Amino acid sequence: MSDLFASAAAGSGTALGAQAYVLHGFALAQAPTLLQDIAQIAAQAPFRQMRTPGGRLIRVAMTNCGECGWVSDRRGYRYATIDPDSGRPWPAMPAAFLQLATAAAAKAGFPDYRPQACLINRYRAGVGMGLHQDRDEDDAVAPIVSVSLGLPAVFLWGGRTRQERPRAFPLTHGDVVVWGGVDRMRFHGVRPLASGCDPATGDCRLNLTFRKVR
Ligand code: MD6
Ligand code: FE
Repeated sequence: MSDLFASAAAGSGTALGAQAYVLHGFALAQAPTLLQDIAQIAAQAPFRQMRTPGGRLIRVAMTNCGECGWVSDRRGYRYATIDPDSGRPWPAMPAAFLQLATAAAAKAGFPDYRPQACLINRYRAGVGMGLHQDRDEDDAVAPIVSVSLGLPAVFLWGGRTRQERPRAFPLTHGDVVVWGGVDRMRFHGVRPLASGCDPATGDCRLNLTFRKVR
């Protein structure tokens, strides 16, 4: 691992690629605040299961905060400023979210990160996310910042084609993954979660993914 993360005080990191890192425990101190903020967001914009353009139910439950949110329905995947369930704008991005995302991006070599959207995913036992690229954003260079809370998961980190076999990395409560630049379009996914009980989240894993959309 690079010396960037050599200092114990700064936390440790694992390089996934030239511009992709796991920042171990980077969000640990802020986690209680993030969880309180998630509960407030979910009170205004409840977690829901969306449908793929093909009509299948997405198993991960989702909501959003920020200027716009990721939505999926018969018309396709896109970013929308209005929550289709409520007809109101998505809840604002809490200060703690923005501060954490910009700090993680800066630590991984992406200064001046200004995410407009934060997708909040809830995974329960048996639920994962297949290998995919995040490609609904206009900006194909700015990083994705992904924060893991609650039950552990196995992150699958693949190549620039679906064919390349992914490597597996464990993610635990407070870990942050940042990928951008040359690694922005890498395939990635999450193995189906093992069941468990986390002191902070109970029976689920919560994941925040921050995106610069336009
Ligand atoms: C993760 N999440 O949960 C990684 N991508 O660790 C994603 O890759 C992701 O949660 C697109 C939409 C939602 C996600
Ligand atoms: Fe993704």
